[in-house]
Amino acid sequence: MLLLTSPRIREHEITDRSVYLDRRRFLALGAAGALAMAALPARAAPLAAAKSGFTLAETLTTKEAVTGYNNFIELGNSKEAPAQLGPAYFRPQPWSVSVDGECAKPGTIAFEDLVSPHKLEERIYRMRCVEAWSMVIPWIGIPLADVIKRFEPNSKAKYVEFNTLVDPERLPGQRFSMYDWPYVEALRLDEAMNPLALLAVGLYGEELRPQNGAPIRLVVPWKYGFKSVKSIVRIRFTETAPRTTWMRIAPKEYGFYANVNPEVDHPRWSQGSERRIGEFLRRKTLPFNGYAEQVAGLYSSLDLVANF
Ligand SMILES: Nc1nc2c(c(=O)[nH]1)N[C@H]1C(S)=C(S)[C@@H](COP(=O)(O)O)O[C@H]1N2
Ligand SMILES: [Mo]
Repeated sequence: MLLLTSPRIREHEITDRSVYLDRRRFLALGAAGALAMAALPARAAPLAAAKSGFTLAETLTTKEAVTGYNNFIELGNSKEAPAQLGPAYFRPQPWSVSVDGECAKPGTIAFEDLVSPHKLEERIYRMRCVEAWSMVIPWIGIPLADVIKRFEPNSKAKYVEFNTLVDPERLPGQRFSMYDWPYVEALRLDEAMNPLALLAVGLYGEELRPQNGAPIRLVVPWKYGFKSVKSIVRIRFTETAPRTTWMRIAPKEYGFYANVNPEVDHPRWSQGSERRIGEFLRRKTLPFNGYAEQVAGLYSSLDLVANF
């Protein structure tokens, strides 16, 4: 497919070459993996959701691109690896999420019990990766704020941290890489309570596939994509700012806020424009990815200087 081979998008540009994992290396893991890969399920289970007011008058990125061109380093460092390896290795059931830290109702909750009290809604959001490409994705999910309220964060809780599963059997990228797993991301609590912040469990009318962060992942559309942590197993409320994965890997390149900002370039990628996957002409990048009206009030000018 043209978009997957475009020279404008270099693979593994987000991470160091030394940790780059190719498909052949994964296949070397064993015949079981190769067999599983040959028997990829062709589609994901359907998931019904009510339409919502969160929509856009922009063309949706195709389902093929949304589910075939991914960043999920635990499933490999190319854009194609997560869609190839995810369905073969990553079974996201059974699943539970543990909640701890500064809250009145900590505990471990089964995925089904986490989601079922809420009404699923479809929300069409832009997604902007720091690598300067973007998509428009019809997510299905539940408002993060409604989930957070159930755990009753206390007055000390200023941040909320999310961790991805650690399981090198199911996320084979964790077997090779020198990173310190889990993948950690976090929001300030007031950011997390913003109505735009979503916990997604599906997209395009189907349950999330492994490559998109099954069974539950964060979606914060006004921030660069790396904040939208996949396959969440832990939610933790903290008083001080958590150290996130990308801040640990490359502190000079990634900061805590990571709000989409065309004025502040990443050291390796200019952020003034972007390539919408499926389009040829570049688009101008919008402040807060086009969501300034909803979220600019969360930030003082001081926060914005520390954007990256
Ligand atoms: N656990 C985990 N979450 C992750 C990533 C990752 O490598 N590991 N990549 C991030 C990046 S850089 C982006 S752009 C988005 C991509 O989401 P998508 O593949 O569903 O479009 O997921 C984010 N969440
Ligand atoms: Mo990204």
